[in-house]
Amino acid sequence: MNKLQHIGAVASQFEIPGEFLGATPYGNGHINDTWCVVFRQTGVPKRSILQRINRNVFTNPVALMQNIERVTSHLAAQVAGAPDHSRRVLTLIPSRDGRAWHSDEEGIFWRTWRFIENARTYDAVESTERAYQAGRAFGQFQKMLIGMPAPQLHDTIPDFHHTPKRFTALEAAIAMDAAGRAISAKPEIEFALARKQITGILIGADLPERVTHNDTKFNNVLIDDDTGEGICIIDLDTVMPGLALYDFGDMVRTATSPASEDERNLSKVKMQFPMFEALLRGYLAAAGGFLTKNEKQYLAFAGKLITFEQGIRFLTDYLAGDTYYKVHRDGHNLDRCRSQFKLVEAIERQEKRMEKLVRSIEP
Ligand code: ADP
Ligand code: GN1
Ligand code: MG
Repeated sequence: MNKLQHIGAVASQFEIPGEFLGATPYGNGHINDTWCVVFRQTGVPKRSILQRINRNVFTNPVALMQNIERVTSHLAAQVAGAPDHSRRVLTLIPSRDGRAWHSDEEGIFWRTWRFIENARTYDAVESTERAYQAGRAFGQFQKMLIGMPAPQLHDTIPDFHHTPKRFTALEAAIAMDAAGRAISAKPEIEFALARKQITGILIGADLPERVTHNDTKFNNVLIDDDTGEGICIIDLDTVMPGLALYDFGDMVRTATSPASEDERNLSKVKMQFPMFEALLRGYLAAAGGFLTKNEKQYLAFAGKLITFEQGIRFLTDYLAGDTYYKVHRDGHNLDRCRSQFKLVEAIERQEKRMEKLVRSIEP
């Protein structure tokens, strides 16, 4: 069986009617693998999304899928009655044995989603309108999950955004120098070590735990092709208890710079203030009503912290020999780290102004 036939065989384990026509790799995530699979249904080609879950990263895929089932059912109930409601929330396609996933003979977990047509994701932000839409969509997502009934979601990756623990992991990777690369990352290591004191600020700020997305990259919002609305939040693997500010911080990281995450020309990496303003206004339009005063005062800081955290995560993986994130070239994780740290510097320069803007929007 070749690769394509294998994907077809896996897709056929799900309740997708019709005949398998083909599959293409889709998206550019760093952890899972995604395909767009096409089946002929009543004479018409119909797309679905098929994903293979990375078992090294997600060690308890059943808990992960239970979280996703609960979250998507809750969101579906929230958007019921809204125009175009079926495009506003992800819908799992069940497997032929009635589960939300299919596990194959090798213990690999697969799942499929109904394809949301007439919308797409973007890797980089190109307009303030899109930044606004992303901010609003993630804010709305958090808001809809406030009333989610108990029990708490599973903590599928404990301490995912615990920045001090991420920092300790970096220190360990420096000490170990498993791939002999520390010498080639001296400036980045110094940059990181010089900022240790910021790592504990959010953890120590007594902020409320909420249900959060935890991977609010700009390319995890589907933008409607016709209306430009941020119509659906995707990539729900890390939805679990967290701080609202982790989500806002990751939006700042991914939706204020025109450059991609692995940009090597660092002069292109910038924190564009108008993008920050649009993102903030969009986010507060949806989340302003439930955020506490304490949360609001850390919004700008969260952008810096989560960008720093992501930089140290890439640096840690570079030093460990690229064991976590997919890499597509030599030094890829170091390139990613450098662009994150460049953005941290850009935020540092504008942090006061960003904070002032946040205060000016407060009611
Ligand atoms: P990753 O974790 O690898 O980023 P995502 O869940 O974000 O995986 O999916 C990868 C890409 O697939 C997305 O950027 C988006 O373009 C597309 N995608 C995912 N789910 C859907 C869906 N239900 N409908 C249409 N496109 C989707
Ligand atoms: C990973 O695979 P992807 O792109 O959805 C990572 C996120 C990082 C992101 C950086 C489970 O997400 O935490 O922010 O890469 N996901 C996990 O681009 O570690
Ligand atoms: Mg994604």
